[in-house]
Amino acid sequence: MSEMKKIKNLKEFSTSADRFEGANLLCPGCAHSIIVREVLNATNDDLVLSASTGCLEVCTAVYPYTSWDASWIHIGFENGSTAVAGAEAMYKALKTKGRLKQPDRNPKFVSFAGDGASYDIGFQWISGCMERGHNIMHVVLDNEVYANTGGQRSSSTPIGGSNTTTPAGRVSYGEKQNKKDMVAIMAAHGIPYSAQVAPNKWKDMVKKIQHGFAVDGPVFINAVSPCTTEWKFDPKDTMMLTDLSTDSLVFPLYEIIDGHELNITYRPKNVVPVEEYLAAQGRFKHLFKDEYKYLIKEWQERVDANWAYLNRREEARV
Ligand SMILES: Cc1ncc(C[n+]2csc(CCOP(=O)(O)OP(=O)(O)O)c2C)c(N)n1
Ligand code: SF4
Repeated sequence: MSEMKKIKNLKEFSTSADRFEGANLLCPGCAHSIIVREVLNATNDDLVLSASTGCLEVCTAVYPYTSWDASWIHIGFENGSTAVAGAEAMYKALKTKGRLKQPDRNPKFVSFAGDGASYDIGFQWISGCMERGHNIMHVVLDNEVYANTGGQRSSSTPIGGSNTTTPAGRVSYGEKQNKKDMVAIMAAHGIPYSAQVAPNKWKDMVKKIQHGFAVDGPVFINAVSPCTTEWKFDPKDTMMLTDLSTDSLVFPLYEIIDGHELNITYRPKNVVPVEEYLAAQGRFKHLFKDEYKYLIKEWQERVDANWAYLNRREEARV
């Protein structure tokens, strides 16, 4: 087992050796790059990475340049998880046959993908990786939209959001479905570890990523990734938006161990009303018109009910 990286403070964490360089073409204020840096900086281990097609991939590997200073695969929109699972299976086979020159290096296998690539198009591939028990980590950069192709809704898009395929207007308040509970679905595979993380809570993120790397078997991580372009907020406000998402409990932080044992890992001292989270984003601005205000109340009720459910599950220890 490789040694866990010790991280003293934020300064050291944010300046430790970069395997994801600062230079890229992501929009100013895009949270994708912050999340990736946090995941990679949580470990000193060797890494085999993939990025499914989406903003992260197209903005960090514009030939002949790359932002990745680690083994990195781009293979397709839907199958980044199976690409690293294949590499992991090959590594295991070579190790068993005694054909590795450095058998104790213990590399980590991580696939990064958007919610479109994970909740929808790569769903069955990820499910297969989880079910087969590959020693990989799948990280979703959850910006709740297909950002790279112009902002179409995905099954992660929350109700009431205005997008290019579910626009708000005279006849519609935007997205009609509730966001898919992907963490619960992945945990239902009985995998050793699944969790929600947010880039503003970096210590919580590091703890979860390190735990994920330490367990033997598949790990699923869902990271909230505010998108300045599609959520429609000022690029300087990315972390403020992330704070609003965790402190309103719209995006609660928790983990699920062995598919069932749920722990809440962040309890905001002052819970922010959901209305503040919605008001900070252009994609929800129509909800503040008189005819749609009832949806804000429904939003709050849904978030409250989910928080109560998470608390009940934690308490039940089942
Ligand atoms: C099989 C397939 N379908 C569609 C596309 C077109 N495509 C490229 S990126 C993208 C959207 C990516 O969305 P998401 O995974 O949510 O990542 P984001 O860009 O939001 O980070 C789509 C639809 C593709 N490359 N391959
Ligand atoms: S469109 Fe959104 S996800 Fe894509 S680079 Fe810009 S901020 Fe990031």
